[in-house]
Amino acid sequence: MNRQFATLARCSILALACGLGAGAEAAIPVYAFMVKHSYPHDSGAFTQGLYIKDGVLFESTGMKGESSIRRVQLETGRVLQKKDIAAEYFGEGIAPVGNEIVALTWTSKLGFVFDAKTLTLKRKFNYGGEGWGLTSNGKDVYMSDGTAAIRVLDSATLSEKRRIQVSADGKPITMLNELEWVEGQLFANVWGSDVIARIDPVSGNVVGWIDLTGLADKSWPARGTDDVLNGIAYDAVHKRLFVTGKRWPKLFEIELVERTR
Ligand SMILES: [Ca+2]
Repeated sequence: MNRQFATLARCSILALACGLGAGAEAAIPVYAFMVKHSYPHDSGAFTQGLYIKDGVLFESTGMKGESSIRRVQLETGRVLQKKDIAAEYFGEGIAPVGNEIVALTWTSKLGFVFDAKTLTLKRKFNYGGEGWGLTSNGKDVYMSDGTAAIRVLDSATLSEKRRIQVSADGKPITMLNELEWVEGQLFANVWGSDVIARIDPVSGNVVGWIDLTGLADKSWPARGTDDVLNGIAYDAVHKRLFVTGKRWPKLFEIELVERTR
């Protein structure tokens, strides 16, 4: 995707989030953020997947030759354990399923299942189309593929059960990327924007927009156009929400604040 298209995508999503888009009269709530804590994050990590389990952060990275699965210490950003993905694959999202980690690749139509403790590869699986984001709720696995559809996969077989068509005010929302299950909703980064969509997993309706404009600090070293917001992790035990981006030097715990119009 080129920079011009990414800019257009960003503007159109923010217009929707700001209630400026045609048909936005339904007034989907917009949430701003407050930073509660910031933590170091590996600025070499092209973040593709992020989740937290038992207080430990798990992260996947992309780019051919740089893809990996990592166990990360939240407070320091230190990589405690790392499993490299073969250089021919471009790593994408990850999700926990029991004692395993399910991982996607972008265009290889191939997924991996790792042991969550040892990070050893246990098996592979196939799917059609592209692999983007992944999350799980302990029952099902949810997968994005760059379109407005989120696939629902069976946790045991990782075969597709159905699809959720995501829309806001009747308009399909494409480019859904990194996912997170948060208190019964699906949170999805919209690729190339500073926006996270809050999605009702039953209807597919966007029921909230989170506008993270300004979270990436302009004082950071110059970043590439691909170094966008991507990475949502929710600690359900302590109700903490974390976000980061590709090659961002920081990972943030944020609190959402509904914006009044
Ligand atoms: Ca996630």
